[in-house]
Amino acid sequence: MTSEFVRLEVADGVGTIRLDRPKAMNAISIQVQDELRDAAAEATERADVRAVVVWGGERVFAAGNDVKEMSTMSYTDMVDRVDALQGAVNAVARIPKPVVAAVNGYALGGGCELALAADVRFAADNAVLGQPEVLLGITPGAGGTQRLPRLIGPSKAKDLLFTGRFVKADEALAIGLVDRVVPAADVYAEALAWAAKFATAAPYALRAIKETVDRGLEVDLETGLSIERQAFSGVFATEDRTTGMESFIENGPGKAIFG
Ligand code: CO8
Repeated sequence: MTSEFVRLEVADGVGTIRLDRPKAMNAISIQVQDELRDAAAEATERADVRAVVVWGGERVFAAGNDVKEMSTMSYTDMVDRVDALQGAVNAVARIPKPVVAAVNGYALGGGCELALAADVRFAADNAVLGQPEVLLGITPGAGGTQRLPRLIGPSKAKDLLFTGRFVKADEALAIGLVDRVVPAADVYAEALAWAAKFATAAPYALRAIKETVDRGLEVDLETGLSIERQAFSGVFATEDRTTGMESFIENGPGKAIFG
């Protein structure tokens, strides 16, 4: 497996999916898409990864799909590629563990869509987000037309998608596109600290909560509540439940260490 531009770095229960293609502002070429999908699969499979940070380094998160590469692709090229292209970002969205995007600098187009695939987004005060695809005469292709309106509402999403305008960190926070804004030098450390909370947290309960929230957002309330009932019953079969409740009774709340 090649991993020239995307690697999974694991320490203390947290996996960092690190984009590292600085000469092209971390542009998400076909190779980057494939490496991203592989890193997400590794983060999903590894038991020593309990939470994930997605980070592009101190200068840029990702300036979108690789426009130079895309400019040579025909309609049929894209028909052949589009599942894998979107699948790379979907693979991050489907990591069954808490995922935080740490955004320094630009998160544009596919870069913004990658941030949208995380559960929460922390932005540096120098972050700039946006979906400028329309300015290239194309649409978003990795969830921007779907995850963005679900996150910030259809009107705000359409404003960003129709105009392609860039949003600075303070506006991104105000419209709910990011969850926290911190000094640029601190954003990765803040994201790591958030993810580290889950290094000894209940993995099966977290997995069930994430799946229930994400699936619940796609269905009507009754179906969502039914999914919740199944999840709730299901966790009673897990070691997490035994560990958590025994620890509460013996030591009080919030002290359980989950294996
Ligand atoms: N693709 C390829 N190369 C890029 C990209 C990109 N998206 N962004 C920047 N680069 C390259 C530049 O061409 C330049 O290369 P070189 O030094 O060889 O000329 C280098 O990175 C530095 O860029 P700039 O000189 O432009 O740096 P600036 O600081 O002046 O500007 C910007 C930075 C604002 C980020 C500017 O480069 C820009 O607007 N980039 C394009 C942003 C964009 O339109 N993104 C959307 C792309 S379309 C898309 O993402 C569709 C999503 C489909 C799904 C994705 C699935 C993963």
